[in-house]
Amino acid sequence: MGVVNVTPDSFSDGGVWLEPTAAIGHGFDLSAAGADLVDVGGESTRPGAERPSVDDELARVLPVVTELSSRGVVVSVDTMRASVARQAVAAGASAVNDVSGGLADPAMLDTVAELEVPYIVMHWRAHSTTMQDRATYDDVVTEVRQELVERVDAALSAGIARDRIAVDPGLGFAKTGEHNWELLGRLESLLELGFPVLVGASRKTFLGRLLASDDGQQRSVTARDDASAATSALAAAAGAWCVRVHDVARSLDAVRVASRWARSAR
Ligand code: PMM
Repeated sequence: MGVVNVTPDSFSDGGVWLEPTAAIGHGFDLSAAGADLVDVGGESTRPGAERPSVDDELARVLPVVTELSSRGVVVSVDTMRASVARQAVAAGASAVNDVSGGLADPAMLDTVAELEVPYIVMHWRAHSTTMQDRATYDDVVTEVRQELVERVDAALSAGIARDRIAVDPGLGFAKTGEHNWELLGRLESLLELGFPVLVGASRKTFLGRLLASDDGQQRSVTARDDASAATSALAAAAGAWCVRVHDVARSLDAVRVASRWARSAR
């Protein structure tokens, strides 16, 4: 999954793809680089981010979804709002990626059930302004898994088909770097739930910290792509269905190696 953030303030690429033409061009580039899915989002979820209005989110996302999907790119819409999901699907989006797993908008689950599209349920506890206050766990893996099960059950009860659901640990969302590493290291605990698992590690702060220089300077956001690709390979080797990344070409090579390696290991 390649990422197109049509936002002024995403931590990894804020403002770069805000103009529709730039965002559309980037979406085609990600598709040409081998992304099976291009994820288009109009709301930044970086820690502390303020929410855009519904109208702003729609104005950012719809032209990009329309143009990419009309020209054969398979698009997911990254939104927590049912109204945005509905209009994006009408504009051609094939799936809804909801970082709140249905918690942010009480209408989301019923809407997705009605739209009959795949739904990515991410682990989430609170909006970006307060989420890092909620990064407290006794056992992050057990609690994330349990909270995801609750969201999946709610999605199933709303009528979303079981085979349209994927789950995601939500790295960095109400989680510290240590929490992210624990979730990655014990990914099998989420795989056991029986749903495809998506991992979104690309360019996130915990990678910047891991790669910090001796004087403690975090690695800059755009210099985290090799580490992101390594994470993609390891996530794929561990059984992930999808990796959500900014640099598709690097991650595709990495995932290909993981996949070929796994074939011989069998
Ligand atoms: N991360 C971000 C945004 N959307 N969606 C899913 N399913 N999983 C994620 O981990 C995720 C997401 C934030 O990262 P960005 O600002 O680089 O897009």
